[in-house]
Amino acid sequence: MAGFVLNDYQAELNGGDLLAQTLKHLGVEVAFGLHGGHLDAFLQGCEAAQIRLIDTRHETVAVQAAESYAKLSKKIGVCFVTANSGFSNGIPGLATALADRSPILCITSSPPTRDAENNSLQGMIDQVVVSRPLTKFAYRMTNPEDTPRIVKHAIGVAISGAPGPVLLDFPIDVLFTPVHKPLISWGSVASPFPYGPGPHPAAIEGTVELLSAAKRPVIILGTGGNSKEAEESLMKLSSTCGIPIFDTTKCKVSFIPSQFAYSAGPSNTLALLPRLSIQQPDLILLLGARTGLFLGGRSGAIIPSKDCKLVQVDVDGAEIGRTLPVDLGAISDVTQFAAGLNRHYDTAPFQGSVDTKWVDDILGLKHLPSPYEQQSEVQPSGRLHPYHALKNALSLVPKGSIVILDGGEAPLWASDALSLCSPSAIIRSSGGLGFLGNGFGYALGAAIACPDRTVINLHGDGSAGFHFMDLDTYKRHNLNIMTIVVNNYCWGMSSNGQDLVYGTKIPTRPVSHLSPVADYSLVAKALGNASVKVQTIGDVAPALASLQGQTGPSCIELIVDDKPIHPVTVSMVGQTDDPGMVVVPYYDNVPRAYYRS
Ligand SMILES: Cc1ncc(C[n+]2csc(CCOP(=O)(O)OP(=O)(O)O)c2C)c(N)n1
Ligand SMILES: [Mg+2]
Repeated sequence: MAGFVLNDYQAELNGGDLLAQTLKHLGVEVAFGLHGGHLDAFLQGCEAAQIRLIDTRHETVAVQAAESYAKLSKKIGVCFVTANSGFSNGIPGLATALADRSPILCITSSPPTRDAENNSLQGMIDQVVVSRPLTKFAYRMTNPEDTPRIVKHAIGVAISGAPGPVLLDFPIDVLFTPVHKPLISWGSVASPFPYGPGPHPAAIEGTVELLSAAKRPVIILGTGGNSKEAEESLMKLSSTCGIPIFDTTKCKVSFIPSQFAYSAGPSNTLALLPRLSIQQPDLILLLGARTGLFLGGRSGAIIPSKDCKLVQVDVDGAEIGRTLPVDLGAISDVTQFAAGLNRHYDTAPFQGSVDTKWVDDILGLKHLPSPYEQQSEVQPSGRLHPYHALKNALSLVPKGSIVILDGGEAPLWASDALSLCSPSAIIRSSGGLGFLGNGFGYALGAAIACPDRTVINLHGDGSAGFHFMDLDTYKRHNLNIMTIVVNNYCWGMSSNGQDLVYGTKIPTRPVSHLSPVADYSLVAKALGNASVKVQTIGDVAPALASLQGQTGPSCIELIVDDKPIHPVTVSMVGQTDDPGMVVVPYYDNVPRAYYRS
Protein backbone atom coordinates (compact mmCIF):
# COMPACT_ATOMS: atom_id res chain seq x y z
CA MET A 1 0.00 0.00 0.00
CA ALA A 2 1.39 3.42 -0.93
CA GLY A 3 2.44 5.62 1.94
CA PHE A 4 5.18 8.20 2.37
CA VAL A 5 8.81 7.96 3.35
CA LEU A 6 9.14 8.10 7.11
CA ASN A 7 11.80 10.27 8.62
CA ASP A 8 13.74 8.03 10.98
CA TYR A 9 15.55 10.76 12.87
CA GLN A 10 14.84 9.03 16.14
CA ALA A 11 15.69 5.51 17.13
CA GLU A 12 12.05 4.93 17.91
CA LEU A 13 9.18 6.38 15.94
CA ASN A 14 6.18 6.93 18.23
CA GLY A 15 2.53 7.81 17.59
CA GLY A 16 3.21 11.52 18.05
CA ASP A 17 5.98 11.42 15.42
CA LEU A 18 3.78 9.53 13.00
CA LEU A 19 0.95 12.03 13.50
CA ALA A 20 3.28 15.00 12.89
CA GLN A 21 4.88 13.40 9.85
CA THR A 22 1.47 12.54 8.41
CA LEU A 23 0.34 16.14 8.81
CA LYS A 24 3.54 17.40 7.22
CA HIS A 25 3.09 14.99 4.33
CA LEU A 26 -0.44 16.37 3.85
CA GLY A 27 0.87 19.94 3.59
CA VAL A 28 0.37 21.18 7.15
CA GLU A 29 2.92 23.85 8.06
CA VAL A 30 1.53 25.34 11.25
CA ALA A 31 -0.54 24.26 14.26
CA PHE A 32 -2.11 26.48 16.95
CA GLY A 33 -2.58 25.32 20.52
CA LEU A 34 -1.69 25.33 24.18
CA HIS A 35 0.56 22.89 25.97
CA GLY A 36 -0.49 19.80 27.90
CA GLY A 37 1.81 16.93 28.86
CA HIS A 38 -0.57 14.53 27.14
CA LEU A 39 0.44 16.11 23.84
CA ASP A 40 4.21 16.16 24.30
CA ALA A 41 5.05 13.28 21.97
CA PHE A 42 3.09 15.04 19.22
CA LEU A 43 4.68 18.42 19.96
CA GLN A 44 8.18 16.90 19.82
CA GLY A 45 7.15 15.26 16.56
CA CYS A 46 6.08 18.65 15.17
CA GLU A 47 9.41 20.23 16.11
CA ALA A 48 11.24 17.43 14.32
CA ALA A 49 8.92 17.55 11.29
CA GLN A 50 9.26 21.35 11.15
CA ILE A 51 5.63 22.15 11.75
CA ARG A 52 5.50 25.64 13.24
CA LEU A 53 3.77 25.72 16.64
CA ILE A 54 1.91 28.89 17.62
CA ASP A 55 1.04 28.76 21.31
CA THR A 56 -1.81 30.86 22.68
CA ARG A 57 -3.02 31.89 26.14
CA HIS A 58 -6.44 30.26 25.74
CA GLU A 59 -7.54 27.23 23.73
CA THR A 60 -10.57 29.02 22.23
CA VAL A 61 -8.13 31.45 20.61
CA ALA A 62 -6.06 28.56 19.24
CA VAL A 63 -9.04 26.79 17.67
CA GLN A 64 -10.38 30.01 16.20
CA ALA A 65 -6.91 30.94 14.90
CA ALA A 66 -6.96 27.65 12.98
CA GLU A 67 -10.32 28.73 11.55
CA SER A 68 -9.21 32.02 10.08
CA TYR A 69 -5.90 30.50 9.01
CA ALA A 70 -7.95 28.00 7.00
CA LYS A 71 -10.15 30.71 5.49
CA LEU A 72 -7.23 32.92 4.46
CA SER A 73 -4.61 30.32 3.50
CA LYS A 74 -7.19 28.08 1.78
CA LYS A 75 -5.60 25.11 3.63
CA ILE A 76 -6.79 22.95 6.51
CA GLY A 77 -6.34 24.74 9.85
CA VAL A 78 -4.79 22.55 12.57
CA CYS A 79 -5.00 23.07 16.33
CA PHE A 80 -4.18 21.07 19.45
CA VAL A 81 -5.83 21.17 22.88
CA THR A 82 -5.00 19.04 25.88
CA ALA A 83 -7.16 16.38 27.49
CA ASN A 84 -10.53 17.45 28.95
CA SER A 85 -9.52 20.90 30.27
CA GLY A 86 -8.03 22.26 27.06
CA PHE A 87 -10.64 20.42 25.07
CA SER A 88 -13.45 22.07 27.08
CA ASN A 89 -11.88 25.50 26.45
CA GLY A 90 -11.70 24.66 22.75
CA ILE A 91 -15.39 23.80 22.37
CA PRO A 92 -16.38 27.37 21.35
CA GLY A 93 -13.97 27.08 18.43
CA LEU A 94 -15.57 23.85 17.26
CA ALA A 95 -18.96 25.57 17.47
CA THR A 96 -17.88 28.59 15.44
CA ALA A 97 -16.06 26.43 12.88
CA LEU A 98 -19.19 24.36 12.38
CA ALA A 99 -21.46 27.39 12.14
CA ASP A 100 -19.09 29.24 9.80
CA ARG A 101 -18.00 26.26 7.70
CA SER A 102 -14.28 26.47 8.53
CA PRO A 103 -12.25 23.35 7.70
CA ILE A 104 -10.15 22.62 10.79
CA LEU A 105 -8.62 19.55 12.38
CA CYS A 106 -8.60 19.67 16.16
CA ILE A 107 -6.20 17.25 17.84
CA THR A 108 -6.76 16.38 21.46
CA SER A 109 -5.51 13.78 23.86
CA SER A 110 -6.93 11.76 26.76
CA PRO A 111 -5.81 9.34 29.46
CA PRO A 112 -4.31 6.02 28.38
CA THR A 113 -6.80 3.58 26.89
CA ARG A 114 -6.33 1.22 29.86
CA ASP A 115 -7.51 4.06 32.15
CA ALA A 116 -10.77 4.61 30.29
CA GLU A 117 -13.75 5.14 32.66
CA ASN A 118 -11.35 5.13 35.63
CA ASN A 119 -11.92 8.67 36.98
CA SER A 120 -8.34 9.39 36.06
CA LEU A 121 -6.69 12.79 35.55
CA GLN A 122 -8.34 14.79 32.75
CA GLY A 123 -10.46 11.83 31.78
CA MET A 124 -13.93 12.63 33.09
CA ILE A 125 -15.49 13.71 29.80
CA ASP A 126 -15.80 11.56 26.68
CA GLN A 127 -14.47 14.11 24.20
CA VAL A 128 -15.59 12.22 21.11
CA VAL A 129 -19.17 12.08 22.34
CA VAL A 130 -19.14 15.73 23.42
CA SER A 131 -17.70 16.98 20.13
CA ARG A 132 -19.80 14.86 17.80
CA PRO A 133 -22.68 17.34 17.34
CA LEU A 134 -20.15 20.14 16.78
CA THR A 135 -17.99 18.35 14.21
CA LYS A 136 -18.37 16.57 10.90
CA PHE A 137 -16.29 13.66 12.21
CA ALA A 138 -14.93 12.81 15.66
CA TYR A 139 -12.89 9.71 16.42
CA ARG A 140 -10.70 8.23 19.16
CA MET A 141 -7.54 6.57 17.94
CA THR A 142 -6.62 3.29 19.55
CA ASN A 143 -3.64 2.18 17.42
CA PRO A 144 -0.84 4.57 16.49
CA GLU A 145 -0.36 2.58 13.29
CA ASP A 146 -3.78 3.75 12.00
CA THR A 147 -2.71 7.41 12.05
CA PRO A 148 -2.01 8.05 8.31
CA ARG A 149 -5.27 6.43 7.18
CA ILE A 150 -7.48 8.17 9.73
CA VAL A 151 -5.83 11.60 9.53
CA LYS A 152 -6.18 11.62 5.72
CA HIS A 153 -9.81 10.59 6.07
CA ALA A 154 -10.50 13.25 8.71
CA ILE A 155 -8.98 16.05 6.62
CA GLY A 156 -10.90 14.80 3.59
CA VAL A 157 -14.13 15.10 5.59
CA ALA A 158 -13.21 18.59 6.85
CA ILE A 159 -12.55 20.06 3.40
CA SER A 160 -15.22 18.35 1.32
CA GLY A 161 -18.89 19.24 0.93
CA ALA A 162 -19.73 21.98 3.41
CA PRO A 163 -16.32 22.45 5.06
CA GLY A 164 -16.20 22.17 8.83
CA PRO A 165 -14.35 20.96 11.92
CA VAL A 166 -13.18 17.41 12.64
CA LEU A 167 -11.64 16.13 15.85
CA LEU A 168 -9.20 13.32 16.54
CA ASP A 169 -8.57 12.17 20.10
CA PHE A 170 -5.18 10.50 20.52
CA PRO A 171 -5.00 8.96 24.03
CA ILE A 172 -1.60 9.61 25.62
CA ASP A 173 -0.48 6.01 25.22
CA VAL A 174 -1.31 6.10 21.51
CA LEU A 175 0.94 9.16 21.11
CA PHE A 176 3.81 7.81 23.21
CA THR A 177 3.71 4.18 22.00
CA PRO A 178 6.43 3.13 19.54
CA VAL A 179 4.97 2.41 16.13
CA HIS A 180 5.28 -1.06 14.65
CA LYS A 181 6.16 0.06 11.13
CA PRO A 182 5.04 -3.03 9.17
CA LEU A 183 1.56 -2.57 10.63
CA ILE A 184 1.14 1.05 9.52
CA SER A 185 -2.20 1.52 7.81
CA TRP A 186 -1.55 4.06 5.06
CA GLY A 187 -5.09 4.16 3.63
CA SER A 188 -5.23 6.81 0.91
CA VAL A 189 -2.63 9.07 2.52
CA ALA A 190 -0.63 9.15 -0.72
CA SER A 191 -3.65 9.83 -2.95
CA PRO A 192 -4.41 13.38 -4.02
CA PHE A 193 -7.47 15.02 -2.49
CA PRO A 194 -10.44 14.74 -4.88
CA TYR A 195 -11.53 17.53 -7.18
CA GLY A 196 -14.59 19.47 -6.05
CA PRO A 197 -18.00 19.02 -7.68
CA GLY A 198 -18.61 20.65 -11.04
CA PRO A 199 -22.00 21.97 -12.14
CA HIS A 200 -24.53 19.92 -14.08
CA PRO A 201 -24.48 21.10 -17.75
CA ALA A 202 -28.18 21.97 -17.46
CA ALA A 203 -27.35 24.36 -14.60
CA ILE A 204 -24.96 26.26 -16.87
CA GLU A 205 -27.50 26.35 -19.70
CA GLY A 206 -30.23 27.52 -17.33
CA THR A 207 -28.05 30.25 -15.86
CA VAL A 208 -27.02 31.44 -19.33
CA GLU A 209 -30.72 31.79 -20.18
CA LEU A 210 -31.42 33.73 -17.00
CA LEU A 211 -28.42 35.98 -17.62
CA SER A 212 -29.59 36.66 -21.18
CA ALA A 213 -32.95 37.82 -19.89
CA ALA A 214 -31.65 39.86 -16.95
CA LYS A 215 -31.31 43.63 -17.00
CA ARG A 216 -30.10 44.06 -13.44
CA PRO A 217 -28.00 41.02 -12.44
CA VAL A 218 -25.60 40.90 -9.50
CA ILE A 219 -23.32 38.28 -7.99
CA ILE A 220 -23.16 37.86 -4.20
CA LEU A 221 -20.03 35.92 -3.28
CA GLY A 222 -19.36 34.07 -0.03
CA THR A 223 -16.47 32.07 1.38
CA GLY A 224 -17.12 29.39 -1.25
CA GLY A 225 -15.17 31.61 -3.65
CA ASN A 226 -11.97 31.98 -1.65
CA SER A 227 -9.38 30.55 -4.01
CA LYS A 228 -7.05 32.04 -6.60
CA GLU A 229 -8.85 30.10 -9.36
CA ALA A 230 -12.25 31.31 -8.15
CA GLU A 231 -11.03 34.88 -8.11
CA GLU A 232 -9.77 34.66 -11.72
CA SER A 233 -12.87 32.88 -13.04
CA LEU A 234 -15.23 35.28 -11.29
CA MET A 235 -13.48 38.40 -12.50
CA LYS A 236 -13.54 37.03 -16.05
CA LEU A 237 -17.27 36.18 -15.78
CA SER A 238 -18.15 39.51 -14.27
CA SER A 239 -16.20 41.42 -16.96
CA THR A 240 -17.80 39.37 -19.77
CA CYS A 241 -21.34 40.02 -18.58
CA GLY A 242 -20.83 43.38 -16.89
CA ILE A 243 -22.12 42.09 -13.54
CA PRO A 244 -21.21 43.70 -10.19
CA ILE A 245 -19.79 41.35 -7.52
CA PHE A 246 -20.83 41.93 -3.90
CA ASP A 247 -19.41 40.26 -0.79
CA THR A 248 -21.70 38.91 1.85
CA THR A 249 -21.74 41.21 4.84
CA LYS A 250 -20.33 38.39 6.93
CA CYS A 251 -16.96 38.27 5.28
CA LYS A 252 -14.85 39.05 2.30
CA VAL A 253 -12.10 36.53 1.84
CA SER A 254 -12.09 36.24 -1.95
CA PHE A 255 -9.17 38.64 -2.45
CA ILE A 256 -10.95 40.07 -5.52
CA PRO A 257 -9.29 43.50 -5.33
CA SER A 258 -11.57 46.38 -4.39
CA GLN A 259 -10.08 48.26 -7.40
CA PHE A 260 -11.58 45.64 -9.77
CA ALA A 261 -14.03 47.48 -12.03
CA TYR A 262 -17.06 45.43 -10.95
CA SER A 263 -16.21 45.09 -7.26
CA ALA A 264 -19.32 46.45 -5.53
CA GLY A 265 -18.53 46.13 -1.80
CA PRO A 266 -20.71 44.60 0.90
CA SER A 267 -24.13 43.33 -0.13
CA ASN A 268 -26.00 45.08 2.69
CA THR A 269 -25.82 48.28 0.63
CA LEU A 270 -28.42 46.66 -1.66
CA ALA A 271 -30.92 47.29 1.16
CA LEU A 272 -30.55 51.03 0.46
CA LEU A 273 -31.89 50.81 -3.11
CA PRO A 274 -35.60 51.54 -2.43
CA ARG A 275 -34.63 54.63 -0.40
CA LEU A 276 -32.40 55.83 -3.25
CA SER A 277 -35.14 55.18 -5.84
CA ILE A 278 -32.87 52.69 -7.61
CA GLN A 279 -34.49 49.48 -8.82
CA GLN A 280 -33.61 46.26 -7.02
CA PRO A 281 -31.75 43.48 -8.93
CA ASP A 282 -33.80 41.22 -11.20
CA LEU A 283 -31.29 38.35 -10.99
CA ILE A 284 -28.99 37.32 -8.15
CA LEU A 285 -26.28 34.70 -8.53
CA LEU A 286 -25.64 33.65 -4.95
CA LEU A 287 -22.29 31.87 -5.07
CA GLY A 288 -20.92 29.97 -2.09
CA ALA A 289 -22.90 32.13 0.34
CA ARG A 290 -25.74 31.07 2.60
CA THR A 291 -29.02 32.90 2.91
CA GLY A 292 -30.15 33.96 6.39
CA LEU A 293 -29.17 36.67 8.83
CA PHE A 294 -26.26 38.14 6.85
CA LEU A 295 -28.37 38.49 3.69
CA GLY A 296 -31.43 40.11 5.23
CA GLY A 297 -33.19 36.91 6.30
CA ARG A 298 -36.72 36.68 4.91
CA SER A 299 -37.15 40.46 4.68
CA GLY A 300 -36.46 40.80 0.95
CA ALA A 301 -34.25 43.80 1.70
CA ILE A 302 -31.14 42.35 0.08
CA ILE A 303 -32.50 39.42 -1.93
CA PRO A 304 -35.83 40.81 -3.21
CA SER A 305 -38.86 38.63 -2.53
CA LYS A 306 -40.47 39.45 -5.86
CA ASP A 307 -39.46 40.25 -9.44
CA CYS A 308 -36.00 38.81 -8.87
CA LYS A 309 -34.71 35.41 -9.97
CA LEU A 310 -32.38 33.62 -7.60
CA VAL A 311 -29.62 31.21 -8.70
CA GLN A 312 -27.99 29.55 -5.72
CA VAL A 313 -24.73 27.64 -6.09
CA ASP A 314 -23.24 25.82 -3.13
CA VAL A 315 -21.17 22.73 -2.40
CA ASP A 316 -23.84 21.78 0.15
CA GLY A 317 -27.18 20.91 -1.43
CA ALA A 318 -28.89 21.31 1.95
CA GLU A 319 -28.26 25.06 1.81
CA ILE A 320 -29.92 25.51 -1.56
CA GLY A 321 -33.45 26.76 -1.01
CA ARG A 322 -33.11 26.39 2.78
CA THR A 323 -34.63 29.78 3.60
CA LEU A 324 -35.62 31.30 0.24
CA PRO A 325 -37.13 29.72 -2.88
CA VAL A 326 -34.68 29.46 -5.79
CA ASP A 327 -35.22 29.56 -9.54
CA LEU A 328 -32.14 27.46 -10.20
CA GLY A 329 -29.94 25.58 -7.77
CA ALA A 330 -26.63 23.86 -8.47
CA ILE A 331 -24.47 21.77 -6.19
CA SER A 332 -21.08 22.95 -7.33
CA ASP A 333 -17.80 24.44 -6.40
CA VAL A 334 -17.96 28.20 -7.12
CA THR A 335 -14.81 28.10 -9.28
CA GLN A 336 -16.18 25.28 -11.41
CA PHE A 337 -19.50 27.04 -11.83
CA ALA A 338 -17.88 30.30 -12.94
CA ALA A 339 -15.46 28.35 -15.18
CA GLY A 340 -18.42 26.53 -16.76
CA LEU A 341 -20.09 29.84 -17.61
CA ASN A 342 -16.80 31.23 -18.92
CA ARG A 343 -16.34 28.20 -21.18
CA HIS A 344 -19.81 28.81 -22.57
CA TYR A 345 -19.09 32.48 -23.26
CA ASP A 346 -15.71 31.61 -24.84
CA THR A 347 -17.60 30.01 -27.70
CA ALA A 348 -20.94 31.85 -27.68
CA PRO A 349 -20.70 35.58 -26.92
CA PHE A 350 -22.75 36.97 -24.04
CA GLN A 351 -26.14 38.06 -25.39
CA GLY A 352 -27.61 39.85 -22.41
CA SER A 353 -28.95 43.36 -22.23
CA VAL A 354 -27.64 44.52 -18.87
CA ASP A 355 -28.69 48.06 -17.99
CA THR A 356 -25.27 49.72 -17.76
CA LYS A 357 -26.67 52.91 -16.20
CA TRP A 358 -28.13 50.77 -13.41
CA VAL A 359 -24.80 48.96 -12.98
CA ASP A 360 -23.04 52.32 -12.63
CA ASP A 361 -25.53 53.30 -9.91
CA ILE A 362 -24.93 50.00 -8.14
CA LEU A 363 -21.14 50.39 -8.31
CA GLY A 364 -21.58 53.86 -6.85
CA LEU A 365 -23.18 52.47 -3.68
CA LYS A 366 -19.80 51.85 -2.09
CA HIS A 367 -18.91 55.52 -2.54
CA LEU A 368 -22.06 56.90 -0.91
CA PRO A 369 -21.13 59.35 1.82
CA SER A 370 -21.85 58.05 5.27
CA PRO A 371 -25.07 59.44 6.80
CA TYR A 372 -23.04 60.25 9.94
CA GLU A 373 -20.68 62.61 8.09
CA GLN A 374 -22.96 65.53 8.94
CA GLN A 375 -23.11 64.69 12.65
CA SER A 376 -20.79 66.41 15.09
CA GLU A 377 -17.45 64.72 15.84
CA VAL A 378 -18.07 65.18 19.56
CA GLN A 379 -21.21 64.06 21.38
CA PRO A 380 -22.94 66.25 24.01
CA SER A 381 -21.21 64.15 26.70
CA GLY A 382 -17.86 65.48 25.44
CA ARG A 383 -16.83 62.03 24.17
CA LEU A 384 -16.12 61.26 20.52
CA HIS A 385 -18.82 60.13 18.10
CA PRO A 386 -17.86 56.48 17.40
CA TYR A 387 -18.16 56.91 13.63
CA HIS A 388 -15.80 59.87 13.53
CA ALA A 389 -13.27 58.25 15.84
CA LEU A 390 -13.20 55.14 13.63
CA LYS A 391 -13.25 57.04 10.37
CA ASN A 392 -10.15 58.95 11.39
CA ALA A 393 -8.37 55.85 12.61
CA LEU A 394 -9.26 53.56 9.69
CA SER A 395 -8.32 56.12 7.08
CA LEU A 396 -4.76 55.95 8.43
CA VAL A 397 -4.21 52.19 8.71
CA PRO A 398 -2.27 50.57 5.84
CA LYS A 399 -4.30 49.99 2.67
CA GLY A 400 -4.96 46.33 1.96
CA SER A 401 -5.05 45.41 5.66
CA ILE A 402 -7.00 42.38 6.78
CA VAL A 403 -9.77 43.60 9.09
CA ILE A 404 -11.30 41.44 11.79
CA LEU A 405 -14.42 43.02 13.30
CA ASP A 406 -15.67 42.04 16.75
CA GLY A 407 -18.02 43.59 19.33
CA GLY A 408 -21.59 44.90 19.18
CA GLU A 409 -22.02 48.39 17.73
CA ALA A 410 -18.27 49.06 17.33
CA PRO A 411 -17.96 46.86 14.20
CA LEU A 412 -21.09 48.47 12.74
CA TRP A 413 -19.59 51.95 13.07
CA ALA A 414 -16.33 50.60 11.65
CA SER A 415 -18.14 49.09 8.65
CA ASP A 416 -19.43 52.52 7.74
CA ALA A 417 -15.84 53.73 7.37
CA LEU A 418 -14.13 50.54 6.24
CA SER A 419 -13.71 51.39 2.57
CA LEU A 420 -11.22 54.08 3.65
CA CYS A 421 -8.55 51.43 4.24
CA SER A 422 -9.45 49.27 1.17
CA PRO A 423 -9.27 46.04 3.17
CA SER A 424 -8.02 42.98 1.29
CA ALA A 425 -10.10 40.73 3.54
CA ILE A 426 -12.77 41.30 6.17
CA ILE A 427 -14.07 38.82 8.72
CA ARG A 428 -17.00 39.82 10.88
CA SER A 429 -15.98 37.56 13.65
CA SER A 430 -19.31 37.31 15.41
CA GLY A 431 -20.26 35.00 12.51
CA GLY A 432 -23.28 32.77 12.47
CA LEU A 433 -23.28 32.36 16.25
CA GLY A 434 -23.09 36.11 16.96
CA PHE A 435 -20.14 35.15 19.13
CA LEU A 436 -18.25 37.99 20.84
CA GLY A 437 -14.52 37.54 21.45
CA ASN A 438 -13.66 35.53 18.33
CA GLY A 439 -11.63 38.37 16.88
CA PHE A 440 -8.52 37.54 18.90
CA GLY A 441 -8.12 34.06 17.39
CA TYR A 442 -9.18 35.18 13.93
CA ALA A 443 -6.61 38.00 13.97
CA LEU A 444 -3.91 35.54 15.05
CA GLY A 445 -4.71 33.03 12.28
CA ALA A 446 -4.85 35.82 9.71
CA ALA A 447 -1.46 37.20 10.77
CA ILE A 448 0.14 33.76 10.44
CA ALA A 449 -1.55 33.04 7.08
CA CYS A 450 -0.71 36.47 5.61
CA PRO A 451 2.46 37.73 7.30
CA ASP A 452 2.93 40.50 4.73
CA ARG A 453 -0.26 42.29 5.65
CA THR A 454 -1.28 44.33 8.65
CA VAL A 455 -4.12 42.73 10.59
CA ILE A 456 -6.61 44.99 12.35
CA ASN A 457 -8.21 43.32 15.39
CA LEU A 458 -11.14 45.64 16.13
CA HIS A 459 -13.25 45.31 19.30
CA GLY A 460 -15.76 46.93 21.56
CA ASP A 461 -14.60 47.14 25.17
CA GLY A 462 -16.98 44.26 25.86
CA SER A 463 -15.66 41.82 23.25
CA ALA A 464 -12.10 42.92 24.10
CA GLY A 465 -12.52 41.44 27.55
CA PHE A 466 -12.87 37.86 26.37
CA HIS A 467 -9.29 37.22 25.24
CA PHE A 468 -7.26 40.39 25.77
CA MET A 469 -4.49 38.29 27.33
CA ASP A 470 -3.69 36.96 23.87
CA LEU A 471 -2.04 40.27 23.07
CA ASP A 472 0.78 38.46 24.85
CA THR A 473 0.69 35.83 22.08
CA TYR A 474 0.88 38.56 19.46
CA LYS A 475 3.96 39.94 21.22
CA ARG A 476 5.71 36.60 21.73
CA HIS A 477 5.35 35.85 18.01
CA ASN A 478 6.00 39.49 17.08
CA LEU A 479 2.96 39.69 14.82
CA ASN A 480 1.85 42.65 12.79
CA ILE A 481 -1.55 42.97 14.52
CA MET A 482 -3.05 46.30 15.50
CA THR A 483 -5.79 45.89 18.11
CA ILE A 484 -8.33 48.74 18.17
CA VAL A 485 -10.53 48.91 21.28
CA VAL A 486 -13.59 51.12 20.84
CA ASN A 487 -14.22 51.91 24.48
CA ASN A 488 -17.69 53.25 25.34
CA TYR A 489 -17.48 51.77 28.86
CA CYS A 490 -20.50 49.52 28.31
CA TRP A 491 -21.97 46.60 26.43
CA GLY A 492 -23.28 49.22 24.03
CA MET A 493 -25.50 47.12 21.83
CA SER A 494 -26.99 45.60 24.98
CA SER A 495 -27.68 48.86 26.82
CA ASN A 496 -28.90 50.60 23.66
CA GLY A 497 -31.18 47.66 22.92
CA GLN A 498 -32.54 47.91 26.47
CA ASP A 499 -33.12 51.65 25.93
CA LEU A 500 -35.16 50.86 22.84
CA VAL A 501 -37.20 48.05 24.38
CA TYR A 502 -37.85 49.57 27.83
CA GLY A 503 -37.50 53.33 27.22
CA THR A 504 -38.33 55.47 30.22
CA LYS A 505 -41.09 53.12 31.38
CA ILE A 506 -38.59 50.78 33.01
CA PRO A 507 -35.36 52.62 33.86
CA THR A 508 -33.20 49.68 34.98
CA ARG A 509 -30.55 48.41 32.60
CA PRO A 510 -29.44 45.10 34.11
CA VAL A 511 -25.84 43.95 33.51
CA SER A 512 -25.17 46.12 30.48
CA HIS A 513 -22.50 48.41 31.98
CA LEU A 514 -18.76 47.94 32.17
CA SER A 515 -16.13 49.48 34.40
CA PRO A 516 -15.63 53.23 33.87
CA VAL A 517 -11.97 52.91 34.88
CA ALA A 518 -10.84 50.02 32.66
CA ASP A 519 -7.73 51.09 30.73
CA TYR A 520 -7.08 48.81 27.76
CA SER A 521 -4.08 50.73 26.45
CA LEU A 522 -2.37 50.24 29.82
CA VAL A 523 -3.02 46.50 29.81
CA ALA A 524 -1.81 46.26 26.20
CA LYS A 525 1.37 48.06 27.15
CA ALA A 526 1.91 45.67 30.04
CA LEU A 527 1.69 42.83 27.53
CA GLY A 528 4.41 44.35 25.37
CA ASN A 529 2.18 45.92 22.71
CA ALA A 530 2.98 49.50 21.73
CA SER A 531 -0.16 51.33 22.78
CA VAL A 532 -1.90 54.65 22.92
CA LYS A 533 -5.20 56.05 24.21
CA VAL A 534 -7.10 58.60 22.13
CA GLN A 535 -9.76 60.96 23.45
CA THR A 536 -9.91 63.69 20.79
CA ILE A 537 -10.01 63.68 16.99
CA GLY A 538 -6.78 65.66 16.91
CA ASP A 539 -5.03 62.83 18.80
CA VAL A 540 -5.87 60.14 16.23
CA ALA A 541 -3.30 60.91 13.52
CA PRO A 542 -0.30 61.36 15.86
CA ALA A 543 -1.34 58.21 17.74
CA LEU A 544 -1.41 56.10 14.58
CA ALA A 545 1.82 57.64 13.34
CA SER A 546 3.54 56.71 16.60
CA LEU A 547 2.28 53.12 16.42
CA GLN A 548 3.14 52.60 12.78
CA GLY A 549 6.78 53.38 13.41
CA GLN A 550 6.96 50.22 15.56
CA THR A 551 7.38 46.62 14.53
CA GLY A 552 5.20 43.96 16.09
CA PRO A 553 1.79 44.29 17.71
CA SER A 554 0.15 47.50 18.83
CA CYS A 555 -3.07 48.69 20.45
CA ILE A 556 -5.08 51.87 20.09
CA GLU A 557 -7.88 52.60 22.56
CA LEU A 558 -10.50 55.03 21.25
CA ILE A 559 -12.63 56.58 23.98
CA VAL A 560 -16.09 57.13 22.46
CA ASP A 561 -19.67 57.81 23.48
CA ASP A 562 -22.30 55.07 23.63
CA LYS A 563 -24.63 57.29 21.63
CA PRO A 564 -25.96 57.70 19.04
CA ILE A 565 -27.56 54.28 18.88
CA HIS A 566 -26.42 52.64 15.65
CA PRO A 567 -29.32 52.30 13.15
CA VAL A 568 -28.72 48.55 12.87
CA THR A 569 -29.48 48.20 16.60
CA VAL A 570 -32.64 50.25 16.02
CA SER A 571 -33.61 48.02 13.09
CA MET A 572 -33.14 44.92 15.25
CA VAL A 573 -35.83 46.12 17.68
CA GLY A 574 -39.30 46.28 16.18
CA GLN A 575 -40.53 49.25 18.21
CA THR A 576 -44.32 49.61 18.10
CA ASP A 577 -47.12 51.31 20.04
CA ASP A 578 -49.41 48.36 19.36
CA PRO A 579 -50.59 47.22 22.83
CA GLY A 580 -51.24 43.77 21.38
CA MET A 581 -47.54 43.14 20.80
CA VAL A 582 -44.64 42.47 23.13
CA VAL A 583 -41.45 44.02 21.71
CA VAL A 584 -38.47 41.64 21.64
CA PRO A 585 -35.00 42.44 20.35
CA TYR A 586 -33.62 40.80 17.17
CA TYR A 587 -36.71 38.78 16.11
CA ASP A 588 -40.40 39.23 15.26
CA ASN A 589 -42.42 40.72 18.13
CA VAL A 590 -44.53 38.36 20.23
CA PRO A 591 -48.35 38.69 20.16
CA ARG A 592 -50.08 39.36 23.48
CA ALA A 593 -53.24 37.55 22.36
CA TYR A 594 -53.77 35.27 25.39
CA TYR A 595 -53.79 38.11 27.88
CA ARG A 596 -56.37 40.30 26.18
CA SER A 597 -59.59 40.65 28.12
C1 LIG B 1 -20.20 35.45 23.70
C2 LIG B 1 -21.34 36.44 23.67
N1 LIG B 1 -21.85 36.90 24.84
C3 LIG B 1 -22.86 37.81 24.83
C4 LIG B 1 -23.39 38.27 23.65
C5 LIG B 1 -24.54 39.29 23.64
N2 LIG B 1 -24.08 40.59 23.15
C6 LIG B 1 -24.24 40.98 21.87
S1 LIG B 1 -23.66 42.50 21.55
C7 LIG B 1 -23.19 42.72 23.14
C8 LIG B 1 -22.54 44.00 23.57
C9 LIG B 1 -21.18 44.20 22.96
O1 LIG B 1 -20.48 45.24 23.64
P1 LIG B 1 -19.09 45.77 23.12
O2 LIG B 1 -18.25 44.65 22.66
O3 LIG B 1 -18.51 46.67 24.13
O4 LIG B 1 -19.49 46.58 21.81
P2 LIG B 1 -20.37 47.93 21.76
O5 LIG B 1 -21.76 47.50 21.39
O6 LIG B 1 -20.31 48.58 23.09
O7 LIG B 1 -19.73 48.73 20.68
C10 LIG B 1 -23.50 41.59 23.91
C11 LIG B 1 -23.21 41.43 25.36
C12 LIG B 1 -22.86 37.72 22.46
N3 LIG B 1 -23.32 38.06 21.26
N4 LIG B 1 -21.82 36.84 22.49
MG1 LIG C 1 -18.72 48.72 24.45
